[in-house]
Amino acid sequence: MLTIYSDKHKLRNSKTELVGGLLVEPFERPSRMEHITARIKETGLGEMIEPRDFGMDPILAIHDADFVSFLSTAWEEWKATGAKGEAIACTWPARRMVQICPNDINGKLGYYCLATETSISEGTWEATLASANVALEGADRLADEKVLFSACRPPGHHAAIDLYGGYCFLNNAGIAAQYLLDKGTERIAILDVDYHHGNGTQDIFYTRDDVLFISLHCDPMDEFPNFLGYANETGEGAGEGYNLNFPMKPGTKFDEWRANLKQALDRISDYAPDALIVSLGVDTFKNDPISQFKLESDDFTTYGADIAKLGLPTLFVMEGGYDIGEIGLNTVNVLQGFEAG
Ligand code: OKP
Ligand code: ZN
Repeated sequence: MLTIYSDKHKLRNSKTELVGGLLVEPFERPSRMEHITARIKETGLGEMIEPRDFGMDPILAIHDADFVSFLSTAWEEWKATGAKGEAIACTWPARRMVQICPNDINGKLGYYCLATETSISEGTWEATLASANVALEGADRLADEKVLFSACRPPGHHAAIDLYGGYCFLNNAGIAAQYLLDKGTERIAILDVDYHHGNGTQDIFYTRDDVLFISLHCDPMDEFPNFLGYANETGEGAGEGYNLNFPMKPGTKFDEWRANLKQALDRISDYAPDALIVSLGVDTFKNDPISQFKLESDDFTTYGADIAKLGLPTLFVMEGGYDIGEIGLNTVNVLQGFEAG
């Protein structure tokens, strides 16, 4: 299996994440990707290639232009204030306040941010652009390959049209899906197996029937992102019936998770898409430091094979997974399971 990878992910190297009232080293750190690429080499999964630069058009096909412009200058604007730390949002257009984007960088951060744990740091934008290109290169090559792995970092599934947060800035899977549609593909399914609900991807495609979005995740009643991802969110207008959420309780083990995956795969089969994009987060692992599901390393191989049974051209797009020691094993297990399945 071909992997698309960019060294530029290392430029996303924030020093601060707000956790438990403290600023700590972020869980979403460069060594995550280093362990994934090391495992790819160790197992001989296949070649790793750099993405081309696809320019801004495919990004602007998904994201709001003012939001993209904000992301591209936020760090410079923040630094110009003389702030000593990284850029963290701390004020929001909450209920009954005015939904406008102010000039003040603090106001801009709050306007575009959905979760305050995510700091904007030097190099964040460069890494974010590279990550989108990693997804796009994978999408572009899906015409020639049955399966590809876009080793995206930073991740994307929490980023919406004009929102960043949850470690995400641009929605890599969404950008890849739209690129394929714009190239003539008629229907895409996005299956999000990350532990957290893919609120950004859901929101982007919520009113559309050309992208079926299905997410398996921890119940937002108990887990981030808390404010989207409930079972009654089934799509709207033309998109009614094309959004499907499988929230599961903290502590969920593989048997139950796999039963939900089977339902998701059945729905994808019925939809008969031209291609499948998998938002691949391995934070469902039992030892993940921020998650509460109980999958074992072998379970990742098993479900990779389950997904392969669909027989669809498949692009895996990396999302979360924070047990640094096992992230390479668990990620490559899914990909090897798919190849064997
Ligand atoms: C990104 B991805 C909960 C804090 C949650 C953010 C988690 C972002 C996950 N106490 N912090 O979906 O893996
Ligand atoms: Zn996650």
